[in-house]
Parts: sequence; C-alpha cells; structure tokens
Amino acid sequence: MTQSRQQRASAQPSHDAGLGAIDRPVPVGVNAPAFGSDVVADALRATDIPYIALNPGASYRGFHDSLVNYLGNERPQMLLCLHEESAVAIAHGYAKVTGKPMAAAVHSNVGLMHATMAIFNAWGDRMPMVILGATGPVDAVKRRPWIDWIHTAADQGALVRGYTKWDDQPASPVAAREAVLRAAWIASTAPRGPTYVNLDAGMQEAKLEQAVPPVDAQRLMPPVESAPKPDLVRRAAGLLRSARQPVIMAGRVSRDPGAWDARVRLAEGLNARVVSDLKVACAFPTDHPLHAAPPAVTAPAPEMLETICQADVILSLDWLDLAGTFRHGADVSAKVVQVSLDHQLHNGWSMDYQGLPPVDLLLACEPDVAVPALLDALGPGKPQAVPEAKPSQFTPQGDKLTVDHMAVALRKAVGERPCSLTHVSLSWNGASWPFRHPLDYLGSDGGGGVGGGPGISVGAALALKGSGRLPVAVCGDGDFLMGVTALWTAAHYRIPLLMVIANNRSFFNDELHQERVARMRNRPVENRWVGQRISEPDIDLAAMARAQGAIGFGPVKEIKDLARTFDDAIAAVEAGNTVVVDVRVEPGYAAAMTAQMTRKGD
Ligand SMILES: Cc1ncc(C[n+]2csc(CCOP(=O)(O)OP(=O)(O)O)c2C)c(N)n1
Ligand SMILES: [Mg+2]
Repeated sequence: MTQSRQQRASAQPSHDAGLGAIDRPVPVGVNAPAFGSDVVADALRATDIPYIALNPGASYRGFHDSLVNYLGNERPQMLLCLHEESAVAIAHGYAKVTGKPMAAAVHSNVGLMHATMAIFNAWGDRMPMVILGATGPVDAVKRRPWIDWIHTAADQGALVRGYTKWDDQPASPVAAREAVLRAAWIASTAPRGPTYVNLDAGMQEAKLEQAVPPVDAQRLMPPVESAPKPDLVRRAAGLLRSARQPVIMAGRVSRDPGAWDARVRLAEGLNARVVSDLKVACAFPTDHPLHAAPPAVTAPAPEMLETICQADVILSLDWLDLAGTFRHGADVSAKVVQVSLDHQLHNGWSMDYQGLPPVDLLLACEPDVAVPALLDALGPGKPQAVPEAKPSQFTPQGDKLTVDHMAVALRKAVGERPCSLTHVSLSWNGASWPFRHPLDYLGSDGGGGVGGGPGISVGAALALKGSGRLPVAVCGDGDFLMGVTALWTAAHYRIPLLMVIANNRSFFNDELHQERVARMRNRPVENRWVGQRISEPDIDLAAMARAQGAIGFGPVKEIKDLARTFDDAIAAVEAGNTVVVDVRVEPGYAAAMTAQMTRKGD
C-alpha cells in the first residue's frame, strides 16, 4: 500500500482476461499519494480486486482521477457501463463464476438509486461485491451551489442498508482506507453479499496534509473459516447412516470442482436421492441416476416433491427456501439436517430469508466444509449399488417454435464444447439441458429483479474469458430490453458472449398471473395479454445488439433455421465477438409452472 509506483507496476494481476490494452491513459508519473482519493485507490488495489465497473459522476471525480492518473487504470481496471444497474450486475455475474468480489462505482444518491435493483439481486444471490459511492461534500461550506446540494443526502447508505452486508461513510482518508478493506473482507466472508462505502467528495479531493502510515492490508482481511463441532458432524453422519431413504437437497454451493465431486461421493456412498434447483447455480450432475427430477425455478416437479415426501432423513446443503419447498410438498416427515450460515445475514428489512424451516440438526458452516467432514465421519461404509443411469430423452412437442425447440437446437450447436449457461429465461425447461460441471449453470438473478440477465451474463462472460468455456445466456425479451445496454460494455471490452433471446414478445410471466386472477374472478382469460404484449411494433432485438457494436442474428422464426443460425453465432463468439440471437418463441412455460401459476384458488 505504500509501495512505489515501480513496485506496484511489477506485481502480477490476480486475473487477466486480456483487457489490459483497452482504454490506456497516457502515463503521468505520479508515484506518491497526494490526495485523499489516492489513499482510497491504494486500498482498493490492496484488496486485489481486478475490475471496477462504473458509470461516472462528479461526486467521485477525485476518486476517478486517482484510478486513472494515480493507479494508471489497472488493478483495478475501469469497465465503463451505460447504466449503474449494469455496472452492479456485471460485478454480480463476475462473482457467480469466481466467488470473488469485483468493485462497482456509482455516482452520489442518483447513481445509487439506479443501482438499487441490481444490488438487491446480488444480495438475494449472496454474491460478494464492493460498491463505492460518493456524496457531495458533507461540509456544506464546500458544496457548489445547486448540484452538490441535490446530490447530497443525509445517510445515503440508508438507500441500500436493507440489502447490503455493511455500509460506511468514512470521514478521513485513513478511515476510508480501513472502510474499503473492511468492505472487501465482509463481502467475501460467507454468507457473502454486497457492501457499500460512501466517499465524501470533500475527503476525496482534499490534499493530504501528511504521509499516511502504511498498513499490512492482508492482516486486516484474515480469511474466515467456520466449521461445526465434530460432535454435531458425528450426529449428522449417524442420522444419515441409519436412514432408509436419505435425500440431499443441493442448494447454494461453490463452483469448486473438488467440492462437486465430494457431493457426488456423498450421495453415492449413502445411496441418497438428490434434488437441485434452478434458482441457484447447479450443485449436482442433473443426469446422474440419483438426481431425482429436473430442476425448476418456482414450480418443483412432482417427482421432486415425491422424493422429498418419501425421505426419512434430509440433508439440506443450504437449500434456498427449505420451508417453502416443504410447503409445496405438504407431507414432509423426515428428520432434517441443515447446513447453512445464512441465518447470520438475516435482517428486519428484507424477507428474502423465507419461512422458518423445521430443522433437527444445524451445521453452521458452508456446504463445502460440511460435505468432506460428513464423508470422513461416515467412513468407507458398505459399497452401495447406484441405480443404472436412465438415458435422458428430451423431445420438444409440436411444430411451432417453442423455448424447448430453441434449447435443443442450441445444445446441439454447442455440442461437446464446455459451456456455461450464465442465465436462463423464466420460460426455461430444466429438463432440456443437463448440467455436469459446477460452471455449467450459474443460477438466476437472486432477487427476481427483471433486467439483471444481460449484465449478469456480461460479468460472467468476463470472468470466463480465456477459460475455454463458451458463455451462453438465455434471456427473456423483457429481461433483455430492461438491461440491453450492458451489451455495449461487452462489445467495448471485447468480451465473447452468446446471448439468445427467448422472445415471446411479451412480459409473459404476468399474462399467466392475469389468467389466474381472471379464473378466480370468473372473468375472460382471453384478455390476459392486455398490458403485457411487446408487439405492434415488434422490436428488432438484433438491431439493438448491432447498434452497440455486437453482432445480431434474427429474428429466427422457424425451427429449421435454428441450427444454422446457432452454428454461425457460435463461430462469431469463438472469433471473439459479443453476439445476440433473437429467437421468436411461442408464449408458454413448462407444464408444471403453467399449472401452478394458473390454478384457480390461492
Ligand atoms: C424489475 C421488475 N419489474 C417487473 C417484474 C415483474 N415481472 C416478473 S417476470 C416479468 C416478465 C418478464 O418478461 P420476459 O423476460 O420477457 O420473460 P417471459 O415471462 O416473457 O418469459 C415481469 C414483468 C419484476 N420481477 N422485476
Ligand atoms: Mg417475454
């Protein structure tokens, strides 16, 4: 943190997606911190955060200058975004792949207001990020007339306090340094989430009166590991060992391949059925013979509920909404072992903690810690006969182009390439695409905030750049249109990404809600589309991609055109481009979801 500029330049970045040559400033030769914001920039570099996605603003012009002219726009490198919501969503997607925080910078109260939904999505998804904001000078004497006054609010952090882990408004450079380090530390500590540091414009712009004494940043951010007492692990193992029908509910887990293999070993050793969920990233091979049912977002498949109801012992690996899932299943009589740290995050503002689940034994740690401990406690045991794998047959119905036809053609075009689904549309059918690696599917937006898909996918694609994995996003047209300008950031920083739009020309989810209300009230369901359809005029989604420097294909309207278009699109992504394919799909959701959403009554 007090190292010379030469030393700073020689340190290796922790991550390099080859963006370094983009947006190079002229060298300035500044080598000692001279302003408050230089100290903040040094602190950010000490966290090892590689990128800072931002939309600019005068409230942090001092900090902006420090990033460009003091740090030289590297470690962290700026990623310019056209909307604060995409800046935060990009950080969110990056964390989904790496498990690590990126930074985002947003301007005063107004930029933070734009960012809020994306912050809520990241919070709901338990993803780490450090958000740097700013306020007009707290000292009113220093405020410029009008603009500094409208961009100053008392307690700006209150805008996001209900869905961030921690926030601060430090009053001096030394306090700001500590705040940035604490923000990175808290964000990265499980249960993870966004943190917010609000930088006073006056503090940023003031000249340093004296040299700032150095600190050892790493010692201020000690890694936190939580482990359950061995006795609790033994008791949990005992319950699982004596179970006749154990079931593992695989929820929020890491992207670590070793931890993935350990979960498979645990399930096979116990001969436990496993269920998983599309609300979170994949946690278990979905075509493994022990995987009970295709994962879903809101409507669990009947086979999944049956599996849970038949269980005598359930091991929940931080399952999202255990109480709600049990309510779907109605008749759950199993003993429940819960592995989660999530209770540490719950607050009085956001109810995203869900219903209070019945739990017989809680292992307060991350699933990645609990599973190896359980494997140890269980020992080798008797070899179990794992059932034969059933060949998975997924055949789309009918001859009109549906999301299922689109998924099958896309998967065929992807072929044997390693591929990450960075996002799926609400209309996605979990049976259409098996997951076999922890990066095969990255989960949903976390907070149900539509518009997150494009930014999250750009952030995930940034993290995957150079990894050999093809990033594929499937977004609804509504989701795409709300977050579309994230594409410019991908095009500018040359981030390869295939974004396929399941374009039903509607906010279709809500057509089903209106249908349900109409049924409950005995009113005409034919009117469900009014105030929902995005047509007349149809929007040229591919042109919206092209307008921002991406490549656009479509609209594809016929099943027969899908294969060739996806082949061409993938070739363009492999040549380094950001690519959008607009596919006109018939409105409709998977049968279980439609049935659940349109049923008469509560
Ligand atoms: C910010 C926000 N606005 C509105 C909603 C309500 N909403 C939930 S799903 C949905 C429709 C999304 O449309 P699209 O992405 O096209 O998916 P489709 O339902 O058509 O498959 C809407 C408007 C929301 N969840 N978030
Ligand atoms: Mg739609």
